[in-house]
Amino acid sequence: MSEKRIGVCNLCEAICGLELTVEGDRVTAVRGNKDDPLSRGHICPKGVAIGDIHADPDRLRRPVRRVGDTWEEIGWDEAFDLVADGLAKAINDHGRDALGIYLGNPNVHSLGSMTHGTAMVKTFRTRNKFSATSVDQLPHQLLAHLLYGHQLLLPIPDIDRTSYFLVFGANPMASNGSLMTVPDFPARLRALHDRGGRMVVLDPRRTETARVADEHHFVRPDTDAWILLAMLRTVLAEGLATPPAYVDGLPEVTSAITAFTPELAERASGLPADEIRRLARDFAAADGAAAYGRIGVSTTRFGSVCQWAVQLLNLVTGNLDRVGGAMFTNPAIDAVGTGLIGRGHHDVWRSRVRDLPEFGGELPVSVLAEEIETPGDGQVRALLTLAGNPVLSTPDGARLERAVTGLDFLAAVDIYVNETTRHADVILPPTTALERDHYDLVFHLLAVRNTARFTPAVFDKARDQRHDWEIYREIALRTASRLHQRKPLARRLKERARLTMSPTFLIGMLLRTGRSGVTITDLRKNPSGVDLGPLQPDQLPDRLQTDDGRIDAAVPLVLDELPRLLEEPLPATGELLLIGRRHKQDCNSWMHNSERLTKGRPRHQLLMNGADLAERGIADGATVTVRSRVGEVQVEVSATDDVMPGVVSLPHGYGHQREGVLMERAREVVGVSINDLTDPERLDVSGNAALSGVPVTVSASRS
Ligand SMILES: Nc1nc2c(c(=O)[nH]1)N[C@H]1C(S)=C(S)[C@@H](COP(=O)(O)OP(=O)(O)OC[C@H]3O[C@@H](n4cnc5c(=O)[nH]c(N)nc54)[C@H](O)[C@@H]3O)O[C@H]1N2
Ligand SMILES: Nc1nc2c(c(=O)[nH]1)N[C@H]1C(S)=C(S)[C@@H](COP(=O)(O)OP(=O)(O)OC[C@H]3O[C@@H](n4cnc5c(=O)[nH]c(N)nc54)[C@H](O)[C@@H]3O)O[C@H]1N2
Ligand code: SF4
Ligand SMILES: [Mo]
Repeated sequence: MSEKRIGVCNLCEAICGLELTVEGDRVTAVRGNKDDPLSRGHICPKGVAIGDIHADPDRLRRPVRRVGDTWEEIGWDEAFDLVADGLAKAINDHGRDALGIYLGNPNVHSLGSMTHGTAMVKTFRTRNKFSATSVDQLPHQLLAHLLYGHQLLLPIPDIDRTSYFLVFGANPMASNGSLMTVPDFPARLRALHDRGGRMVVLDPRRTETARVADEHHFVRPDTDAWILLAMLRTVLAEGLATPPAYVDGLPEVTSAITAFTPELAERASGLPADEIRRLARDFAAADGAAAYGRIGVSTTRFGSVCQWAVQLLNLVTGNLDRVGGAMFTNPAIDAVGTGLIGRGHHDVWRSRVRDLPEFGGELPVSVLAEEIETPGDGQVRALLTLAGNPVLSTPDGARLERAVTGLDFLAAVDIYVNETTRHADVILPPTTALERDHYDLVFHLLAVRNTARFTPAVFDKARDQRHDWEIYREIALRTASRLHQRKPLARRLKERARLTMSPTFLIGMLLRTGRSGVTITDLRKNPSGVDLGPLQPDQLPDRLQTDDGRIDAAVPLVLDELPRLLEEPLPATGELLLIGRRHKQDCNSWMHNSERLTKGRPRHQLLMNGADLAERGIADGATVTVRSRVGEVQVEVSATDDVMPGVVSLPHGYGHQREGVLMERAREVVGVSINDLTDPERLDVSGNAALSGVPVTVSASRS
């Protein structure tokens, strides 16, 4: 007997509503939920594959401990004790910074991780906390903190009403949007075109998004900072600025960027100076325009300058907080306004070895390997990875992999034995998306429309499964009880109370304190979601969380970067720069165990311009050796005009053919890890890894 159930996809930031057909414990069909007010029926190949995770025989359902080279299933009680023993020993023997923690991407896609994972991590009070943030959106958070006073007070492009969408380094046709929850990007783009709007894309690759843009411009990787500053300069110098009254510091900005002419930007980026001027004028003249820069510019050496300039372009042209511009959301649970997520802080402490500043309590993950390898006080001795795979996801993953094998203890909360967790002593697997209740605390905050939705678990969990929040609660409480240095009783009780309430109970409470009037009962009655309408303009300056309630555009951290940028040698001809890419059917470093996502044409190849191949006498389809400062890989090359000359592209999240990875299909997926080439020394001032624009050489491999 089959039944229809409403579910939600948590595999990317688009948070699509799903309509599942289930038979017993099996998903037999998945469709987009047409009644969902945000996703309106949209679904992509990964959403269709969500049942594959549920059914995957390789997915861990019970805890495992390592015995030599094999894994042994153990009971939960024993597993929790083992983890608590391992973590407490490191802390008791070497101090609390001896515990390192890496939080991976899926944490933000799980309610239980958001409520209890963060609470657990806080109880450890280690300075060695890392996450995917510093290989992704750290510049966005830092600039939101510095300009608007809160790390997640992020303006979202009003895609449904804008008339000019200016995109730097994002490929929403494949990624489905990021820091812009925009399910059904293709339909929203068609609507933009139908009302006469334009989309302009700057990208070193002619991507799926570039193909459907009104204009696509090739830019050399790692040079957007010059272009953005030149655009800003043009707007300010030509009197096109119409900044709001609550902005300070524009005279300082104007003088700080005088040297960044369009001509200089042309020499750096390859984009003609006149085009840069025209883009700036078009942007300023548009009736509702939104500039947007995503991971392609965040993960460059000047990612923070780029994100600052993107914000300023919107701001000085009067497009911030305006219909059709970049706008603030009003979610039913406002994690920003209520302080549920902190405002962020910068440089309160620094990393031990390289002396790099923390942001929001996290250190750049690019320092993780050296913090494990370097002896001394504060050395990381035990590591806990939570829904992460840093061996494939962070720069010089090969070195990190060697480093983790030298740890005293490695524990993971993960559903697979992946390239990182294969080195763990214990793995604790939580339930997955279809087995747990969901309310999105993060992505409603970043969505192009205000909606709210609560999705009860599609399947009951089995008796011997645990939710992630239950796992986090147990690890926190059992570790705390083993510490020699006990915390004050009041603090222990507070932590215990916080960890004991279920996420669903917390959501009910948080909704009651919100201003939307939406209750958990309303959401249970409307499982497809409740529409709260389009984004609202004119919320500034009231929503600002800066100390003086104003925006200071002259951010010292950014202005101090400008002389360094000016001194940068311009790119040499003949140099090859490596960039990444995402495919519709890929999901960061996992999901390659799904047959329906991996069959068909392989996608792992190095893309390279035909002219660059010819120059090196390499044939299309040959196996090549790609070398960077840190490593080398051998991979098949594919000739294409879609990448500009001087650029090569590899997707990230590949490289599964390693001993002991317990994902049968994934291990057969050909491809190498791009992060065996990326360099932990290449960093933005925020500490974000500069994964894009890595200098490499490519040569024919000897067979
Ligand atoms: N060169 C290069 N590197 C990149 C990027 C790039 O563009 N180029 N992108 C970066 C970005 S943006 C990100 S976000 C990171 C992502 O990198 P990571 O943070 O390492 O995250 P994932 O690769 O998504 O790996 C997620 C892990 O969580 C597990 N998992 C899945 N669902 C659950 C769950 O519900 N609970 C638990 N406990 N575990 C689960 C999976 O088995 C998998 O092992 O990679 C970054 N690395
Ligand atoms: N299918 C799929 N969807 C995903 C993910 C996935 O793995 N697969 N991951 C999710 C995650 S964690 C994230 S963070 C988002 C990311 O979402 P997006 O930011 O849209 O990510 P990408 O598709 O990697 O797009 C980055 C673009 O930047 C370009 N680029 C690289 N270097 C430069 C540069 O120097 N300048 C400019 N202008 N462009 C550059 C690349 O060619 C690429 O087209 O996607 C999410 N959605
Ligand atoms: S776009 Fe695809 S992966 Fe993203 S939420 Fe929707 S169905 Fe899931
Ligand atoms: Mo990401």
